Amino acid sequence: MSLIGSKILTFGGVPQPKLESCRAAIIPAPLEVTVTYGEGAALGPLAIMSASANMELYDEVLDCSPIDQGVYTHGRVNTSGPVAESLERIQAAVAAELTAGRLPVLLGGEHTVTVGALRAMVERYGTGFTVLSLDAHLDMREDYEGERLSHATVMRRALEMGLGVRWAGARSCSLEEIQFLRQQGIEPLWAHQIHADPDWVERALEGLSGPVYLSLDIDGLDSGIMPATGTPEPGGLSWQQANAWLTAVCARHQVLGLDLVELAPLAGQTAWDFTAARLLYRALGLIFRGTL
Ligand SMILES: [Mn+2]
Repeated sequence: MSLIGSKILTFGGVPQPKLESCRAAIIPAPLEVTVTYGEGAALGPLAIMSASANMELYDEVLDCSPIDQGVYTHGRVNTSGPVAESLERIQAAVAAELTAGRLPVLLGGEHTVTVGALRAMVERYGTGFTVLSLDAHLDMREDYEGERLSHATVMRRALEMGLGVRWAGARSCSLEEIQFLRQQGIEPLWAHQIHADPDWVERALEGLSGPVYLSLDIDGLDSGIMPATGTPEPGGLSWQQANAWLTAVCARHQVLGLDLVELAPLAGQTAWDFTAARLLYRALGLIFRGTL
């Protein structure tokens, strides 16, 4: 459990609600093993929790306080030792929330944690949902530096599970990744296309039906508003674009689960932690509204 003094650090800084009365549960998973460049993703969950305790819980856009729907904060998953074992523990933690009928909200840590969540999702729901990935990267490598379970291979593993994947904010991949995707008949919507098309949200969700899993890699946001991540990329989504996409997704699709990953806090720079906390809180509010 994350602690400040003797107090439990909960999302929003509220007294820990009764688990049974909650609609969502935060699962911190500070995994950091395969990060490529900048380090610090292990500190992401704590930074988001700390920032969330200082944000206003009334959401001026949604005109409500989403926290009132009940958001429980679990102790962090043990992410020491082999990645495969950490993913098993993450899968079990997510599965427990799905069984209880709560929305699992996984907090990374590196993007690899998503694999554990998706395994739990497939176990419960089969493959009848689509993964929506806010991300600068396609994460479509077969392996990365010999490792199949890596932040750079997450969506390849999702495809292998039989899941559909769509991206928002994609702007970085290898030639092999895009060639592989095209062989599958998949053409991602690139960030530069988003910036050139006022109707991009429609394009991003065109033909999509059924429930979704939301994977929010914080580097999907532009590096100008989100430099606190291991591989910051220029040309990403603005705060407003990310919100427009989330709003449409949550209005049209049932969200079965979500994660927020890859925040690597910069010492003394709380703005980015705050941005991540507010993005997560906005997503929760939109999901609650969508399923009321
Ligand atoms: Mn990424």
